[in-house]
Amino acid sequence: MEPSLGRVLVIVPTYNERENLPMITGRLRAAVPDAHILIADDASPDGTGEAADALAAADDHIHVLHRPGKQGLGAAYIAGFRWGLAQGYDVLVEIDADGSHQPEELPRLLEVLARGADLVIGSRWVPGGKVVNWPWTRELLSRGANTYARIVLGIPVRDSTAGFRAYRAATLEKIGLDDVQSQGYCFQVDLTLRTIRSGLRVREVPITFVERTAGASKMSRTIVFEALWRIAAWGIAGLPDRLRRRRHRR
Ligand SMILES: Nc1nc2c(ncn2[C@@H]2O[C@H](COP(=O)(O)OP(=O)(O)O)[C@@H](O)[C@H]2O)c(=O)[nH]1
Ligand SMILES: [Mg+2]
Repeated sequence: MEPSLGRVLVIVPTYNERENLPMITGRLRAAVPDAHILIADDASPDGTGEAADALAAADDHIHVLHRPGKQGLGAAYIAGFRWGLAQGYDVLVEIDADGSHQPEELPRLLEVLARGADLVIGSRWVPGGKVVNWPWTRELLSRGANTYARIVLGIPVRDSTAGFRAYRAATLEKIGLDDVQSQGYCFQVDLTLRTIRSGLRVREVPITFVERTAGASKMSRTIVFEALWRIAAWGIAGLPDRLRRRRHRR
């Protein structure tokens, strides 16, 4: 039997996801019935926050964190993690609201976490991983960003920008969240790097990523540029350490 993971909190960041919200919460409740859900909404103008309140009122496993305005994915997750750690959850899961990450695949991520990983990433770019309905331009961007991060940072992870993942609470406590500044999807790279540099175990599990059919993507040029320069800065900051380790190996 798998060792028990304890209490699981699934954090769903939302910005204008009203159409997707009942779908994602319904599928999560069916796929992981014991887990609790925290919707972290940035005052979406489309009424996602009110829809979330209605879902929470009808189900004691659903909670809502209302934030004052759009502050980026990274800030929403940090706030969600803090909420979950304060409430004593043992595992904190990240998942998009748009259905790109399939809740039905979450038990597989949790199994690998239970077997002894500190962070499990649902990966598009390991053997067995797939993306459905992406234009070749978006695939090129994701593959390019991941190759760039892997080489510049010297990390073995194939999909460090992935946003479907499960952390042990102890992992988040160890890596520290106070000085995280990344906002867009380089937030995911940031936390991956912190986990590896803290000496913790990262595992990738293949997933099938399905592009959204409702609502709009928040991906922007600003998010891509933020990733480019922050990853370059982390790479340079980590260089003395990498060179020192290489010299030791010789
Ligand atoms: N709370 C919050 N959620 C966000 C923000 N930006 C994106 N999201 C959510 O993050 C998830 C991924 O964003 P999405 O637009 O699908 O990005 P893509 O999959 O890279 O195209 C979705 O659930 C979004 O609603 C933000 O600034 N604040
Ligand atoms: Mg998406």
